[in-house]
Amino acid sequence: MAIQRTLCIIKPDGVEKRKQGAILQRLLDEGFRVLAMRQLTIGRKQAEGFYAVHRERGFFGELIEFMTRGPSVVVALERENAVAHYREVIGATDPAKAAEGTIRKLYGANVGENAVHGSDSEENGRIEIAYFFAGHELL
Ligand code: FUP
Repeated sequence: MAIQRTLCIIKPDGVEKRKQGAILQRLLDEGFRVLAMRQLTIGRKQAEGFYAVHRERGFFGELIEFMTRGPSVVVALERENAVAHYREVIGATDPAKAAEGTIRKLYGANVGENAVHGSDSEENGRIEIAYFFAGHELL
């Protein structure tokens, strides 16, 4: 297995619930290394660009409203097999369908407000990290 990078976003609902610390601790306990981390309120254009693949979906407007409503924490992570392992730790997109003990099961409310984002492939992990961090900011 190779070392990979993946992007975590602790979304506005996770920050509102004050679960940043719990989520980060879980990721550290799972063996992820934090390469870079920042809190920011994602702007409308920035959110639309990040989720461009979902532009035509019915939930797009709601998704953008949600992602821009308050601070998020973006975290560039590294670990062996990071993409698949991270997705296992966060659970299914819909918290109701996520396995017990996963981050989305523990802290997500519904498919829209699901506490964290995760990259879905190694390539997207790299693209998404570059969306929020300059190369020199990565450990
Ligand atoms: P994931 O890769 O698990 O983050 O899920 P997707 O890329 O399929 O979806 C990205 C985000 O779109 C979700 F986190 C929340 C939102 N979404 C909805 O609001 N409704 C849906 O039916 C699917 C996704």
